[in-house]
Amino acid sequence: LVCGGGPLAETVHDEVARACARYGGGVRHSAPGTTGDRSPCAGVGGDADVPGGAEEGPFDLVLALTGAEPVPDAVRRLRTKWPAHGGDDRPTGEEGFVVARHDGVTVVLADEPAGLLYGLFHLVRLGERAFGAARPRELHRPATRRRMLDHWDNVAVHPVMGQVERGYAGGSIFWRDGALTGDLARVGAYARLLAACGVNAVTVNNVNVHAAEARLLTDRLGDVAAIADRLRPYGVRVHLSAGFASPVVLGGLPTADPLDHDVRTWWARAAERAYQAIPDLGGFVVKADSEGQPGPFAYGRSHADGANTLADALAPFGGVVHWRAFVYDHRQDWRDRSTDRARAARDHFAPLDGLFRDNVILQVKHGPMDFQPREPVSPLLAAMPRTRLAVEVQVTQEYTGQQRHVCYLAPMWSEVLAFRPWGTAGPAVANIVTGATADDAPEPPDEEPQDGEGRDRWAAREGGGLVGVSNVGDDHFWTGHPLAQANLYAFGRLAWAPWADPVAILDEWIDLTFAPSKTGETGDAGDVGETGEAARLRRTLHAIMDGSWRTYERYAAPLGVGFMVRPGHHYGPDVDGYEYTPWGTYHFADRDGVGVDRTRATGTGFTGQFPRPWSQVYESAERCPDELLLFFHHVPYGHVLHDGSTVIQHIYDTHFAGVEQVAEARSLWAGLAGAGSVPAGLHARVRELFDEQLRCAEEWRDQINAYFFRKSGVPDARGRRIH
Ligand code: BDP
Repeated sequence: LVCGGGPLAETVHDEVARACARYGGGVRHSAPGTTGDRSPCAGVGGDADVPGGAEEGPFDLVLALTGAEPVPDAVRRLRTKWPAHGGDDRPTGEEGFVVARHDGVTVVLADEPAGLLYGLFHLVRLGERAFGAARPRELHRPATRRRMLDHWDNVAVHPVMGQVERGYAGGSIFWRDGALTGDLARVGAYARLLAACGVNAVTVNNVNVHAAEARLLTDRLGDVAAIADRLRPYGVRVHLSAGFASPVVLGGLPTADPLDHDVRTWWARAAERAYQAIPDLGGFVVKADSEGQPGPFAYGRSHADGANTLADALAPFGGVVHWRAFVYDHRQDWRDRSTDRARAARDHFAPLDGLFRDNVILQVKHGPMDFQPREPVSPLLAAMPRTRLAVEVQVTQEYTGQQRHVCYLAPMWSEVLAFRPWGTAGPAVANIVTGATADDAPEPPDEEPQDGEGRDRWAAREGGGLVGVSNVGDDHFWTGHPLAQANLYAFGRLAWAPWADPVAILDEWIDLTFAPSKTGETGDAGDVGETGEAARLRRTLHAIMDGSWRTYERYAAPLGVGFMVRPGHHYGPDVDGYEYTPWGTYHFADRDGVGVDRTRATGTGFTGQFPRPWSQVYESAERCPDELLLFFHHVPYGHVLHDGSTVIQHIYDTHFAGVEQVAEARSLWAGLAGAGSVPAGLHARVRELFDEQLRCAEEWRDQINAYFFRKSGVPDARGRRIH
């Protein structure tokens, strides 16, 4: 191990030592600039180079830093002997690594310690396969620089939202009853978990900044620094949600006008103090002019003015502002059918393209509404070619079963990332947020429409990455539902490699979580054979999880219309719960039909926010994909879908099918009772949750079906009982 100095290097060292100790091996540590003599290591040889040359040593694995100056002899020898890194001297970058297996030795090389750490976790993922047959050299680099989870954690318990807003995994792992948690060791374990998933940034407080959270920016910076100290050894940087009105609330100024001189000075000082306490602070996250949060509109300023003031304050320290595009009127008149919440983000932000500083990242929810189980991709992502954009997804399952339902979300996120706003001719969302050209993108499907209006305005530039709202809490299983851990893992993996296959990611997660392949034998080809039980576990988990998002979609609100959830907490069905409220979330069902007319011809004109070809595809009720039909169109119940079914019959069929699929998944899980690699406590937790999921899915089915039967009067063609 040649890992250099600094906290990350020490982490690599400790991780390797820990792994070696577990398998009865030892570590020889050669660390230029540090002492090599560290107690957890067996056979440490001081800071001498690997004696005798690593290639001759009895080593199974060599991890070496290539960026160290002077280049250690061992690395030089590795480079000439093995084509692992030699032959292609592309830098691995800050976080990338090269892995290869040659002459019976597995080699990981990285330019920086963070890369070695990620390389080590990659080996853990590979398991025994990392030590089987020769492996060609592979270069792994993250597609995005920032892979961030936002914690909507309140410092003080909020009277309505509790400790964690939309949290379904117990309390906050950072805060408890207004104070820093007493369990910082858990924060350290979290950092390790995040690094293993590929996440490298965390926002530690809610985007809705209440009084106690606001003070994190000033007199409570010490708390933030204590968290940062625990996250830093795993390469995870802290970001802070900052309230736009902080100059007033905390600074006592009469205004928060972003162009006011004193306000700008206040932010500059605040940033300076923050960086004194946390020199590697990532920056600020801001929710402004949204759902009651203050913002620049109060001063007649634009969101570019607001974001740039904070960006200027952070720039001297290399910090960034994540400015959220989730800006809409939450007090609209439901009688006014011309207002459309879906339009809001693009209407507000597209005119500001090109006006944001380079260290502003505009953070855009993946859909135009609000994390519904099915939405089109936000057209804002195609409207700001001169702005750094990040896509925000919701790992916490606010609208997808609140971690009481199994809902593996990676297939949804993959669809978003693979969506090509300009049709086949253009880049995908993954390209927009990573800033990379489409060279590693898979071929688009043939049937996708060609066109590309305005796509020549898009040029690869640094993207803003992927941001997820965290699903982690202080729950024993971290995520409430143990299977929801797969969403945390998949988020990190997709942020690192947006084109990764969700099924393959799930496979990795199954291996890492239940280690079924560890029970098998290593075959000649380096493939790990599986015992019957391991194969059954893998099969069963795929059967339960691969399609679980679509199952959820079947029994929830139909055909992309969204909401129909209970107001406030958003769990379970309430068809008309939001219908006559000011939130802008309507389905417009009447006796003749259902859906929101967002066409240009007769509706709100939202379809026109997309470039061609999608503006035309969505405008047409015939061409619009079925799963989004009611998002874009108000249609009669007898409207015929692409599969020949009518809208009303589709509603009945999918709601019966969704419940059956939950029942099937539940019994598959029951069949895993007593399986060696599924701990009894975990099995019991999931079993109980399946009971609840089934109950809730039946409730959805019965309410949705009864509602539409009563509205339409159309009986089920299959004669099933509708309540
Ligand atoms: C909504 C949540 C709300 C969040 C808001 C946001 O219901 O709790 O504050 O998103 O993203 O989905 O700001």
